[in-house]
Amino acid sequence: MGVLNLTSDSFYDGGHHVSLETALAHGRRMAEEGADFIDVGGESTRPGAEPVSEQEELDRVVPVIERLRRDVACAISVDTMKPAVMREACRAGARLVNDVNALRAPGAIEAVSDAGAAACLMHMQNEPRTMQLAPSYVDVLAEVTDYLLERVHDCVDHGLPRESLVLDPGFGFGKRLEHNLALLAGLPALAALGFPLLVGLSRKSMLGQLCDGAPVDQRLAASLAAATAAILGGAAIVRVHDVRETRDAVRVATAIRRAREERTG
Ligand code: 8Y4
Repeated sequence: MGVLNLTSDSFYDGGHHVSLETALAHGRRMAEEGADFIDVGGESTRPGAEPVSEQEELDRVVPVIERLRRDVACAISVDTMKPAVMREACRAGARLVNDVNALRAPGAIEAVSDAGAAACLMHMQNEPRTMQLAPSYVDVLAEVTDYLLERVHDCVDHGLPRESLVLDPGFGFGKRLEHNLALLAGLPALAALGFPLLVGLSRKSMLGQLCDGAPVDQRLAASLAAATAAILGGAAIVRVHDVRETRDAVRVATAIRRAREERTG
């Protein structure tokens, strides 16, 4: 899954409008590089990022999804917490709703089920604004598992087919390095729940922490190591910035995983 983040400066013109052509070119490039999904997002979840109005988010993501749907063969996901954005994005062609809030907003589950879309339910402790202030767990793997299963039950109770759900432990969302590592090491237990797992580790700060404070533009090798570990741990989808490089890492890791499955049955 390639990230198409419409909040970054590279996709703005002087007037703070998303530059449609620049964003589309990046999306097309990720499709050519082998992405199976393009994840289109119009609101930053970074701690301290200013919130975006519903109309602003719609104006950012809908035109990009409409055009991408015509231009690329891969599936489009929409990264949003807002039910109205989910609805319009799916009308425009998105087939997966990637919600870091796990469809907790009133009307979110209905928006996804009415659209016949799939959803990624991600774990987050607290909310984006406060999540990194004091992350705290007794047993992070157990708590993330309980939360995700509770969200699954709420979604299924409200009409979303179980087969439409993807789970994500939410690396970096209210987690310290030790929590992120425990979750990555525990990925096989999450995979055993029987849902496809989506994992986002690309360029995240935990990788900087493990590599002498490497800045975000110096985390490619670490991101590839993390993607490899995630696939070997049972992840089905990795959300990444560097599609071409990750594609090869995923191919290698997938071959190793298959050989392991053949050996152990
Ligand atoms: C550099 C670049 C440093 C990006 C940090 C970041 C996830 C996600 C994000 C994830 C799912 C991010 C929208 C955070 N992360 N969705 N979204 N899973 N499902 N930070 O892990 O990429 S945004």
